Order: sequence, then C-alpha cells, then structure tokens
Amino acid sequence: MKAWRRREVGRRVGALLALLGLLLPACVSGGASSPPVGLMPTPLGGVHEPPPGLFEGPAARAGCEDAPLVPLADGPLVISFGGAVGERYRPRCATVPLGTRVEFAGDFETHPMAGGVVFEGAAYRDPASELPYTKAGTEATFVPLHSGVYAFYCQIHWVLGMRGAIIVE
Ligand SMILES: [Cu+2]
Repeated sequence: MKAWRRREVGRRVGALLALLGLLLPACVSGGASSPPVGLMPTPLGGVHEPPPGLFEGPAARAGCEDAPLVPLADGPLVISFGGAVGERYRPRCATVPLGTRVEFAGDFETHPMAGGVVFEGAAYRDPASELPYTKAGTEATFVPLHSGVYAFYCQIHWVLGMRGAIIVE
C-alpha cells in the first residue's frame, strides 16, 4: 500500500519534472548567455537576479535614512551582533564621518555577513560592496573610503531582519 503510493507519487513528480524540463529551456533561452554577477540563492531555492539599480536605490538604505550621526571622539564605531545582542546588529543604523573606522564584533561563523541589500523577500549580495564578506572569526574592521550608504546583512538571519546600513558622510 505504502510502496504503491510512493511509486505513484514518484511517477507524478517525474511527470512534473518532465514538464518543467520542457518549460525551463524556453524561459532561459531568451535571457543572457552567461549568469550575471550578484545572483543570490533564495530561501526556496533557485536564484534571483537583482532588479536594475537595486544597490543604488532606496532599498539599499535598509530603512536607515534618518540614522543619527554617531558622535565618536576618536574611537571606532563598533557594531555588535549575535550572542547577547541576538539576531540583529547593534546599532542597526549609523551615520559616521568619512574615514571612521567601523568594527563588526560577533561570531561570523553563526552570522556570516555580506555587503548587499534585502529586497522583497530576497537578499542580494552587492558585488561592488566595499564591506568585507566575512564568514569566520569574531571581528572585522572596515574603513569606508567613499561617502555613501553601505548596506549589509547576515546571510542566515536576514529573513528575521538581521541587516543594517552605515551611512558615511
Ligand atoms: Cu545571523
């Protein structure tokens, strides 16, 4: 009984895959011949190509438009995450003067960090981001060389809102 059902299900899945096999080449053949940079895996499988202008658009600000200027005497801006802080960055948003040293402190193995943007249910790593892609160790330092917005997210917990941005003036 169970074996029969499994076979039946298997046959249906096989038919579905065969159908997809017929449809997919038709979809792909109209696109670019080589995969574009910035493709990111999505939680449900497959990949998303970033929408045009995503990394320069409003989504790249990660909701940090009105981040207060962090008054720093001469120390670095420390952004903590994981552990007691939880699945988020603290501070999540910060505005700093150009040349400020930024230190990320937390467990990067549990919270691998990428420079990029979360947009409409997908995370897109920005291939041009100057933020260091970090997936090991407990500290990463970064000195922004240009004014602008530096958005980042945790590759595992971005779905839970673990993302942020540094605005450099
Ligand atoms: Cu995380």
